[in-house]
Amino acid sequence: MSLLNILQYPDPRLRTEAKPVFEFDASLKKLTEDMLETMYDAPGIGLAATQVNVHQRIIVVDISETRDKPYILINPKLTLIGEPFEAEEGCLSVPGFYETVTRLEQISVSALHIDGSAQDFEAEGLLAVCIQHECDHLEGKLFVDYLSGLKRNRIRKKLIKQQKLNA
Ligand code: QAP
Ligand code: CO
Repeated sequence: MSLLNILQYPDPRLRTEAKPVFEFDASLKKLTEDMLETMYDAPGIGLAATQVNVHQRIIVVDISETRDKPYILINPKLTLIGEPFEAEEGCLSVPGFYETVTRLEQISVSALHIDGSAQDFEAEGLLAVCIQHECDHLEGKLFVDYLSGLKRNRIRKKLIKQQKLNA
C-alpha cells in the first residue's frame, strides 16, 4: 500500500468533475486501499478520489472510533431526505480550517462495491454529512463554497501563504 498526495485548496485540479468507474479490476482495488490508508494516516474521516488527483467517482469514509468500519463507495448517487442539519466540517484539502455548513440530516445512498455489485443504504447524522461532503468533491465542489466570499478568501490567502512556506 502507499500513501497518496492530497491536493490542497485552491489547487484548480480540485475543480475537476469525476467520471464514472467502468472497470472493476485490481487497479481499482489498489486505489481504494491506498485511499483508505491515506485517509487513516491523515487522519481523516473521508476522502474522495478527486483529492488525490484521480478523477473517477470513488469515495472512502470511516466515521468509526475504532477506524475499522470503512465505506468504499463507487459511483455513489444520493437522495437527500429530511431536515437541514448544521455541522462543523473540515477537509483534508483545506487543512486547519473548520466551519459550520448546512446539509440535510438523512440520505439514501445507492452505490457500487469494488467488485461492481450494488450497495444501497440509508445514512444520517455525521455519516450522512460526510458522504454529502465527499460526493461534492466528485463534482469539483468544496465545503468552502458554502461559506461567504469573505471567509473563503481569507482561507484561500492563508493556505496559499502556508503552501509557499512549505514549498
Ligand atoms: C470531511 O474531512 C468531513 O483540517 C472529511 O488539519 C469532515 O476527514 C465531513 C482533517 C468533518 C464532515 C465533518 C482536516 C485532518 C480531516 C484538517 C476530514 C486537518 C487534519 C478532515
Ligand atoms: Co473534503
